[in-house]
Amino acid sequence: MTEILTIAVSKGRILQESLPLLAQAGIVPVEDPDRSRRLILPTGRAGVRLVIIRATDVPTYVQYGAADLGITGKDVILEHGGAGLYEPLDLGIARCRMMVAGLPDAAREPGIRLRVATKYVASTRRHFAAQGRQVEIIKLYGSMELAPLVGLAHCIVDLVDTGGTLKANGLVPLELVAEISSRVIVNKAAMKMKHDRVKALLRELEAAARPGDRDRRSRRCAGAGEGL
Ligand code: PRT
Ligand code: MG
Repeated sequence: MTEILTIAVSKGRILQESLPLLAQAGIVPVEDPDRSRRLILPTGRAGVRLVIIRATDVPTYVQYGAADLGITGKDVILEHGGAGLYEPLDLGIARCRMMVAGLPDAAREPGIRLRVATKYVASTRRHFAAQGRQVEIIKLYGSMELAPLVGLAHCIVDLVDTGGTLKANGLVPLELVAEISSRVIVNKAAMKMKHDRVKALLRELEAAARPGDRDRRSRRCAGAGEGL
């Protein structure tokens, strides 16, 4: 009997960008994950199934072996801390930067204890501790950009892609905290017990994620679009 490999994938933009890479390894869910209500999706590759869950839950499923592998953002891995996980592969998708941001004159006033609003508490603490700065961290779950505008915090730590969200709220990027992209994580026990299958899959995903392959894929997609 084929042993089952379970891959946990973050919902949302990471899922959308992962599906073409997974497809290159023959991993195509039997139902459209956007429409299906099933939480476990079998795939076209024998013995491989997907579970599609919230980004922040992916490292937890993999740490405890409920999934053998996972695909999630480096931001989420940094917050989780990485216990029980290997992080063997950078897929180079869903790229962005974790930044300190604020009003143009923020964070520069000397002598004040900075209040920083973020959902990335661990990364924020590490970033300022590395500069020898003690800050007060206010945990938020969304709409971080609002906090400096209403005086809740001096600045925020959030993900920035185009910068459009910051700009629309009159905020500017101030310091880089970390470059972010999506990574494949692997349960440490699964890496030992299912070594050959996990390694084979990692090799295929690595090939699919190589920039050359990505360019060829997007050219194919563009070509397919033109034909319609
Ligand atoms: O529920 P939650 O919002 O936590 O997650 P979600 O299920 O909505 O997932 P989704 O689709 O938002 O994806 C989250 C993951 O995508 C993150 O963990 C990152 O690894 C990755 N990612 C890459 C991003 C961005 N880029 C990004 N720009 N996640 C969020 N953003 C947000 C950012 O928080 C800000 O609100 O986009 C806004 C900034 O974008 P710009 O282009 O205006 O700068
Ligand atoms: Mg979101």
